[in-house]
Amino acid sequence: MPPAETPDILLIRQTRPDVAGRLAERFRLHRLEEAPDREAFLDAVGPRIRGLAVGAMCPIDARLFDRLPQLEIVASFGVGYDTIDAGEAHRRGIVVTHTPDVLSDEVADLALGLLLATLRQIPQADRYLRAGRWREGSFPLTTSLRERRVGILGLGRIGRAIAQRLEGFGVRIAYHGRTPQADVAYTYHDSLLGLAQAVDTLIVAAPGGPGTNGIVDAGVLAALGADGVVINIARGSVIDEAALIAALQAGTILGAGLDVFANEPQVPQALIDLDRTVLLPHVGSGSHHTRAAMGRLLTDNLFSWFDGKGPVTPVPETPWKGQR
Ligand code: 8YV
Repeated sequence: MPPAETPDILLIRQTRPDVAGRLAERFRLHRLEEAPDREAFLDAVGPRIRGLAVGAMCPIDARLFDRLPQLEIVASFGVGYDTIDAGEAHRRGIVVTHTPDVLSDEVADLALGLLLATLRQIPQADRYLRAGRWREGSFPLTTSLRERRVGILGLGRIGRAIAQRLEGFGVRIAYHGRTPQADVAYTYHDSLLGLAQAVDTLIVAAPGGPGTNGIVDAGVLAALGADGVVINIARGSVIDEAALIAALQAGTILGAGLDVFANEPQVPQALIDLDRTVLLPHVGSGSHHTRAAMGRLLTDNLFSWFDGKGPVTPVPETPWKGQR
């Protein structure tokens, strides 16, 4: 039995055994998903909970905070925290942490893989061979990364890692974000539409949330032109999915490579039916190496907090500024 002063931690959609195992060494763990009656469970343990360990894309809001009056910290698994009401957490003095940096290279690698797969139709060519169609004739020629102008929406940690990789491919790189960045040589556009007009390939690396909801809209897609290709490794919400489907169906853009969707794990049948899409089940950070690093960083945040050393990787909105 842990001593009485052992902090109580609630796990929500956080099922990695290494995370739970490490937390169990130090904390008293409660697993929301294992409770037969979650409301009764929250009534019983909620008043004691001081920390949350949550899976990615898990809704954490005022309603839950109301049930957890002793809550000090929400440690989230993933860099994106658009499903956590960080502003409300701030108002209540609750620290929110995420897992940046440790996944940037993995997600950027996948973005480049998805870009090449979409342009050169790698999955389609694989399906062609497996269906025995090579014997009937060569696979059709594809579009190319050669001579493309690539725009990155969101030059944060992951956007930068994508840009660095693209430099090796010898393509022109431009970007749009809230502010121009002094330490990069890529061309800045102060509007997304301006970026889309200047490029034919758009890689979405901007965070989700109200500020970016549906900003890749019909006008932006049309501006990419008939050779336009969209890659999204960020959040499905950033793209107006209905407008994307309409543009692909009408041929006003050429293709899309998507690792994320508006309503995961639901993927619109229209996207599946299109041959010019490459669709992945949100696997950007999904390697053993990177998910283990994310798990360690999540647990480091909780250990550090309850050791009185503050959070390791707080989100920008969090009340932590060196001291509470
Ligand atoms: C998820 C992600 O963490 O980091 C993010 O924001 O979306 C992913 O890395 C991953 O899908 C775990 O569920």
